[in-house]
Amino acid sequence: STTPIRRALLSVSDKTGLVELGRALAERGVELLSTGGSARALRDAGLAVRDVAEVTGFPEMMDGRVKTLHPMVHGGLLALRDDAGHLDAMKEHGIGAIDLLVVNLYPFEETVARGADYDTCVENIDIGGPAMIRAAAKNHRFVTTIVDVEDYDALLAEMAAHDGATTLEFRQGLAMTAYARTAAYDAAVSGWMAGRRGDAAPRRRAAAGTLAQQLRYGENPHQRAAFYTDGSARPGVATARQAQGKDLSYNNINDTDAAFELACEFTPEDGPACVIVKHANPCGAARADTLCAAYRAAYDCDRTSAFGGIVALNRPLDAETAEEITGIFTEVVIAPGADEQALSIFAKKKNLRLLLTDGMADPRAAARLIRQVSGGYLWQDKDNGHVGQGDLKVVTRRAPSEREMADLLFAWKVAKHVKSNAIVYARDGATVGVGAGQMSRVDSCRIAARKARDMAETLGLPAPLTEGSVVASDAFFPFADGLLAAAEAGARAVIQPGGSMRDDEVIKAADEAGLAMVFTGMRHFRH
Ligand code: 93A
Repeated sequence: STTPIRRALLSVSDKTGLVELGRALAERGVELLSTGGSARALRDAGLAVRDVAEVTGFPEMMDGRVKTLHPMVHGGLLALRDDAGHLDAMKEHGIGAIDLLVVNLYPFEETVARGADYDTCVENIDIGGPAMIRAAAKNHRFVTTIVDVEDYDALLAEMAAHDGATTLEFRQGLAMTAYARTAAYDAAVSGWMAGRRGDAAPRRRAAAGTLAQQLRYGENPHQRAAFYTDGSARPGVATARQAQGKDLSYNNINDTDAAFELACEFTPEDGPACVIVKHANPCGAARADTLCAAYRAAYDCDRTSAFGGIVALNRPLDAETAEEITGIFTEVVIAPGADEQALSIFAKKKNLRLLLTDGMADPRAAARLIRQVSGGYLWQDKDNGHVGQGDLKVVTRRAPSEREMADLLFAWKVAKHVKSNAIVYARDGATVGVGAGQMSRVDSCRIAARKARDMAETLGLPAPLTEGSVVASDAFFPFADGLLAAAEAGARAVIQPGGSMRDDEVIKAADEAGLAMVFTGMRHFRH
């Protein structure tokens, strides 16, 4: 059933579009009620507006903490218009019905994001706003609730279509949005406190997000899907702007995230770096003197898999690299920026998506990860672990050479971003074989070596690039077999966490094969 809107309460922190909305409502003869700043903005625009303080008979007090928390407001929102008792109560207390509530909350999330001090964050926890939103949404049989500026146009269109009224279906949809907003808001407050206190596992934990993009489908075409953002300002797939190409798919977003997060491991000191990801695993990563050389080296790790892959760069896309990338079919390129020439080269490839992040993310910054399982979710800190050369323990008779050491640290960074069991062979700052996602470590060693042999054939090389390479293993070798398989493939140095019951056996095998091996003391499982 449609319900006419005669009286509206507008109380917004973000005043975007407020005056236009107020004017459109006033033109329809809607009476406007409003709080301090919102009322001022409306009045300044020449609109007739009644202060909530006048309606409640109480001034806004305690620095605005108490302005709308009053029966004159909540009665007007909650009263059932078809209940004799409710109507009597309204009459007895002089409560006027409020048919439309327009609220957007104190910017708590933004206040936290800009690094405000504790008290400022607390002061930005909106109480009256969520109370009104929840009341109005509960009474959606009669009341229309707007919590997003983006919904103003839809409201006006709805009213235009129904002679100044809204339909129940419309109000119900807005109520659903309203409760998601208050849930997300409280989740942000609780999450902020958990972060401040360092509480790893509070008794209750809330997570919520805001729709960023409706996706055509999920991992497969028969699955519905959407992309939600959590308000983090971290450069990455969620905050990037898309310079060209069609919308990202579910798998694109997941893979682009994997690619960019690995690219972020390569800091300016590492020089230009490129990562190519396929199915959330790197199929090539390299750093070199130029971005283009890094791309070529990453591509040469596994040209077959790179087809239709996702490319991430750690510095702005230049013309030379853009030209090279357009040589093969690529789904997405993500980079901190792009120069004019590169943009015009990409513009010719209409389907190629380009995401610009305006910066790289700090791989050591703390963050939290959630993974869903049936009946709940797993929560953990993001793996922001890092090892430098000083953290490594040489366990073999031979220590790695300087060149091997550089490659070991490179391979270790990549292995952190490969699904376990992860084995990464690297040489001269580039991966030359990646073994991912196997249930046994020795299989990952062998698969990576076989792929390197295949590439040698493709490239017409006399020997696979694993010959004289180094190898990284994301977790310890439980037995010597994996290490021996790597030695057989031509690896000369090994980086791994250590800590196996059979470390002695593995070290002995390394010594016998003349390998240098270092322990990181840190594991990088990724499942
Ligand atoms: O401090 S509050 O929690 N107490 C209230 O009673 C209250 N009523 C509305 N914050 C309250 N609001 C919020 O004020 C609204 O959610 C909105 O974000 C803001 C609008 O204030 P103004 O119109 O003065 O700019």
